[in-house]
Amino acid sequence: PASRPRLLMSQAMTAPVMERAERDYELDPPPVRLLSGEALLDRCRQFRPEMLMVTSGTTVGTAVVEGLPSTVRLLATVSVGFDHIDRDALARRGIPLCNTPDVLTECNADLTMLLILGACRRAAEHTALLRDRWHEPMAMTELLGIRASGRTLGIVGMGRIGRAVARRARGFGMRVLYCNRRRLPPGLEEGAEFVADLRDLLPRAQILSLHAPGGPATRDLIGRDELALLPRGAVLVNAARGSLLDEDALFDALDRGHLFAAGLDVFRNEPAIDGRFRTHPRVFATPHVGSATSETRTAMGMKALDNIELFRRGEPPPDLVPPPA
Ligand code: 8YV
Repeated sequence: PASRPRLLMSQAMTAPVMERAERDYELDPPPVRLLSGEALLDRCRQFRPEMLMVTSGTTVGTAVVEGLPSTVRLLATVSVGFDHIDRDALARRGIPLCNTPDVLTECNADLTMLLILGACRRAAEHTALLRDRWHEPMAMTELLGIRASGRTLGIVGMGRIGRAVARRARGFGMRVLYCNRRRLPPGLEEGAEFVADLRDLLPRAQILSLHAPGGPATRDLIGRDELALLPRGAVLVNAARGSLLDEDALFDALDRGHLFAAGLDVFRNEPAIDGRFRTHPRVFATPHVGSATSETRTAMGMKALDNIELFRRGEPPPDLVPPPA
């Protein structure tokens, strides 16, 4: 029909999402990888979309928001996080924002467990050994990891994902502590113990896993002082946002042997990350793939389209991100 609204995506989604989008919208063929900055603005100015769909890889800063054509009525981010978006600038232009919570919770928690296990068990070093030099039996004392089950896990940020990690951790026989802006009602605590002050949680956390949102309020939440408070031999895991962690302080703690290992899916300045992450033996790292399963990436794209559809019908999209206070 002639009235199909124009939708611009900063990058292509999975096949089922693309099929639905092509059926219901006039679509500017999106690139496979990423459109951002001036290139994104150029496409927007030429195509004049009504709906704009981005991922967390596309920074939608002040200049991008201010440069958007007047046709844009809604911004949908295919992510739960929205720290890549200048919400003040969006609010000034009256453009609402929606995200895709819930559908990626379980996969992000699964990946967190992979990072915990990979870091504790030195999975990166073992894989490398098998590839390069496993031609003679290993020594009984070679490349020994530490036991993950039964350890004490500290969760920083007990939202949907933090709670899903707590549920899994209990299956591993872990004692779980959590720190959050406020204590959760007992029914939502997943058997974890609330510790009000991060400084009281850190000395008890043999494994520390970060699940707080990114943005200025949580920048460097874990820095030199916080790492020093962890017990010697602790493991640090981050599948949330790179901005939460002071990376230089992390490498110092690893090199001094204060930390046993780190399991990381997120970094500052992705994908141009600090080169040490690519080679450090005690870093078990993945390239920001917490939501990267067929099921979840399709569910995220579908959720974004659901929100866009409701918005077009004049109904409130369920996943509106409230404008900043
Ligand atoms: C995505 C994410 O990998 O949900 C988030 O906040 O960072 C991820 O799910 C991302 O949107 C793809 O770039």
